[in-house]
Amino acid sequence: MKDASPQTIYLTDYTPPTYLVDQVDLTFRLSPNATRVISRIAFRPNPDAVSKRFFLHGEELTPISSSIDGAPVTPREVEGGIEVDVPDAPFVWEAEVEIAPAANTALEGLYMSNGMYCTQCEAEGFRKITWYPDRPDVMAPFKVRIEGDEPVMLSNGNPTGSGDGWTEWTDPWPKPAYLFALVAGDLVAREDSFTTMSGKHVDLKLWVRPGDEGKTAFGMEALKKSMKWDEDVYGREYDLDIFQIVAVSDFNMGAMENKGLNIFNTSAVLCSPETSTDANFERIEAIIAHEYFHNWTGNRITCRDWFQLSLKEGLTVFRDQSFSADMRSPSVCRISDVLSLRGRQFREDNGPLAHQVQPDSFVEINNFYTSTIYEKGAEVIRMLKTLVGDEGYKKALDLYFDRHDGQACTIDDWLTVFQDATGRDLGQFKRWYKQAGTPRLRVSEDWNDGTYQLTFTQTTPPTPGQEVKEPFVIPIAVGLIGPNGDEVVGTQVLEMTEGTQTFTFEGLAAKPVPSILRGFSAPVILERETSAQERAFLLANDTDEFNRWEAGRSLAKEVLTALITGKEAPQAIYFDALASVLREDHTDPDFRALALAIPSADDMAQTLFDSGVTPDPDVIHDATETLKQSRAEYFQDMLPRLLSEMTVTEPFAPTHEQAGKRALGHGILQMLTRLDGSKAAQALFDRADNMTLSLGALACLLNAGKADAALATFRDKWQDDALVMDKWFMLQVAHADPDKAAETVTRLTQDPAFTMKNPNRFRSVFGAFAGHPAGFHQKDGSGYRLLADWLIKLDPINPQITARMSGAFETWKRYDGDRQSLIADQLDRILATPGLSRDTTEMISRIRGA
Ligand code: 0A1
Ligand code: ZN
Repeated sequence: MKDASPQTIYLTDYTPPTYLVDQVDLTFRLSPNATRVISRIAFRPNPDAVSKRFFLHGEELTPISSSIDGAPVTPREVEGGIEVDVPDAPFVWEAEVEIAPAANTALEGLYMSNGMYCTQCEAEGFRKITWYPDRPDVMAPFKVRIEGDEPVMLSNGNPTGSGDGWTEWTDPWPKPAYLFALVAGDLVAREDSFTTMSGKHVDLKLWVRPGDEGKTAFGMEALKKSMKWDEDVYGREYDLDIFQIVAVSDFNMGAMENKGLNIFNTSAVLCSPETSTDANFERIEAIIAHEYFHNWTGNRITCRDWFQLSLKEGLTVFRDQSFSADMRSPSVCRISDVLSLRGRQFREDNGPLAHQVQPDSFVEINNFYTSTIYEKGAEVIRMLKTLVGDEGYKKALDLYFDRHDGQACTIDDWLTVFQDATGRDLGQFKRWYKQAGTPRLRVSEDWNDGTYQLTFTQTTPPTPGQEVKEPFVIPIAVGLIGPNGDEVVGTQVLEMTEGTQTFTFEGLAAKPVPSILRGFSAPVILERETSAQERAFLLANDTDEFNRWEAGRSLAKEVLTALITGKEAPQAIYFDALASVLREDHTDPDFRALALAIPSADDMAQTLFDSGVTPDPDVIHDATETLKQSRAEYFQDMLPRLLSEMTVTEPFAPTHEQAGKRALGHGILQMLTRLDGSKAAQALFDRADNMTLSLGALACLLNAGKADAALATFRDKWQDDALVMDKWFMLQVAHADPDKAAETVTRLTQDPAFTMKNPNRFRSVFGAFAGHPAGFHQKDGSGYRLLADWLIKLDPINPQITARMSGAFETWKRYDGDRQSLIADQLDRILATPGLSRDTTEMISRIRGA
C-alpha cells in the first residue's frame, strides 16, 4: 500500500478529520523480524467533518486481524492505507498487524539500532507501526503495553505498571501520533530529578548503552537548565512525573521531541571532554533545550497540518537561540546563528529549493525539515518580537498558551494571537511566511547641513513559482557613529513598509557613519557601497558587536573578492584593523576568533555570483590560501604571545570563557602552522588532553600535509568510539587537497569502519565532501559522479538521508556551463534510477528544475 505515484499535497485542500480519537491502547509484542502491534482505538464522528469516509493510514503493515465493536471486518486496501464502513456513532476499532523492525533501514517507524528497538514517527512514521489517522490534528491519550525480554522497555508518559516481560506506560496528555515513541533494549540511565516551580517532583533519566554512562553528565545539566529557563522566561512548567531522553546511534536527524521520551542521535547528547569539542558541547546544550522546549511549543500546542510546521519549529528554534544567548554570550551566539542562517538558509532561498516559511504544497513532508522552516522561521519570530516589543511579545505568548493549550493550531492562529494581544495589524507581516526569497536591501545616504537621511529600497528576487513579490515589513535597527568614533544616535528600529523609504535624522554636528541592521535585525542582504576605510572604522568603533563583526567580515570579503577577480586588494587596511581587534585584551576571545575567521568558499561563491561573477571553486580556493598565507606572515610577530595568552591552565570545562580561548588559540595555531613547519601543532597534538585541542591540532597537521602519523595514532586510540571516528573520517575529507578530495572519499568508503547504514558516518564523509567546494566541483566532474554513485546506492536503504544529501547539488546554477552540464548529467542519471524514492525524486527534480 506504499504510495507508488508521488502526489502533491496542497494547503488549501485541508479538511478536518472525519473521526476523532478518545483513547488509544497499544500492545507491542517485540521481535526483530515479526513484532506484533495490537491496537484498540476509541473513535467518534467529528461534528465538524465534511465527509463520512473512515480512512486509516498504513504502510508496510502485514494485517493479522481487525474488528469494529468486536465484530471482525475486512478493510478495503486503498492508496496509503485502508477504508472501512463504520457506524455513524462512537465505535471501537481493534486491529493486529505485524512489522519487521530489523529490516527497517529507513529509520522511520519502529526500527532497530545497535540491537535496540526505537521509533521515529515525525512526520508520517506512525503509519508504519499500525493503522491510524496519522495526521497531527488527531490528538488522543495513549496507553502502551510492551511485551518482550528486553531489560528496559519505555514509552511516552508515566510508568503505570510492569512485571516479568512487560511494562505499561500511560500518557494522559492528548497527543498526535507523530509524538509517539517506544524504546526497548539493554540500556542504563543517569538519573536525577527536578522540582518544578509549583513544587512538583520530576524524575529525569538519560538512557544510554552500557559503556556510555561517562558521557551523560553534561546532557543532564543542560536538561535541568532548560527546564528552569522555560519556567523563568516563559512561565512554562513540565507536566509529567518523568522526563526521559534516550541516545540512539542510528538516527536521521538530531533529535526528536516525543512526549516525555525524547529520542536523540548519540551525536546530539553524548559528550565528554576527551571525546567532544567545545562546538559539540554547545550544540548538545542547544538541542537538549530545543527538544525540551517543544513540550510546550509543539506538543501541548501542536500543528494542525504539516504546512504549519514552522509554527512549532521556528518558535522552538527562536526559544533555543534565546536560551543559548542567556547561557553564553548573546553577541557571539547571534553571530554564529547568522553565519549558519546565511550558510544554509540564504543558500536555499537563492536556489531551486527556495520555498516559503509556510509552503502551499509539498510532495514529501520529510523534505521540508529545512533551514527555511527552522532558521528563517526563527528569524520571523525574532522580527515579530522586535516590532511588538518585549512587553507585547510576553503578552502575546501568555495569550497563545492560554488560548491554544491542547489544540492543533495554524500560523494564522499564532498571528491572530499577536494581533489580539498587541492591537497591531499583521496583514503585511504575514508576507514573511508566504513569500520565499531573501530580500535585498539597498541603502543610500544623504547629508545636508545637520540633516542625515538614509534611503532604503527593498527588492526580492523571483523564486520557483513566485515571480513577483510585495514589500515586506522590515525592522531595520540603526545607530549612528560620529567621526571621532562616539555613538551620536543610539540604536533605533526603523520600520520599513514600502518598496522605497527614507528616514531622516536631524541636528547632527557632522556627517555620521551609519551602523545599519544592528544585531542582524532582519534576514535580508544589505547592499551598500562603502569604502574599506569605513568598514575598518566600524570594526574599530561600532558599539553593536554584531555590526563590528559584520564590518570585519565584509572587509575580508572585499579583500578576497579582489584577490579572486585580480583587482587590487585593500589588504593592509584589513590586516591593520584586524590586528587591533586581536590585540584587544578586554574583548571576548570568542568574538575575536569570529572576527579572524575567513568567509567560506561557499559564501564567496554566492557573493561572487550575486555580483555577477561566475565563481570558480579552484580560484576561490587558491585566493583563500594566498590570503591566509599573507595574513599569517603579516601577523607573525604577534602570534606566539597571543597563543600563550589563549592557553587555558584550569581543568577543561565547556564554558564560554574557556571555549573562546580555545577557539582563538586555534585560529592563531592555524596561522603559526603556515610559518613554523607545523612544530606547534605537532606539540599540541602530542600533549592535548581534550578533543577540542586534539582535533584542532590534527586539522592543522592535515593542512600542512603532515598528518599521517597523527591520523594513525588518533585512529588507534579511538577506533571503538563511533562519534570520535566520525570526526576522523570528516576531517580527512574536509582538509584534503582539492584534487585529492574525491580520492580521499573513495579510500575512506573502503575503510572497514565505513558503513552507509549509519547516517552519522555517511554524513561525516559525504557531508564533508559537499562542504568542500574545490574538491567537489573538480572540473572533470569526478566529484559529481562519485556523489551520484553513492546517492543511488543509499536511496533504497535510507531515502531521507539520500534526499537531504542531494542538497549538495542545489547551488549548481551558480557555476560555469561546463560544470552545469556535468551536474545535469548526474541529476538525470539519479532521476532515471528505477524505483527511486519519493523523497529523492522530489529533491532532485526540484533541483534540476524545468
Ligand atoms: N522535530 C524534530 C526534528 C525531526 C524531524 C523529523 C524527523 O524525522 C523525519 C526527526 C526529527 C526537531 O525539531 O528536533
Ligand atoms: Zn524542533
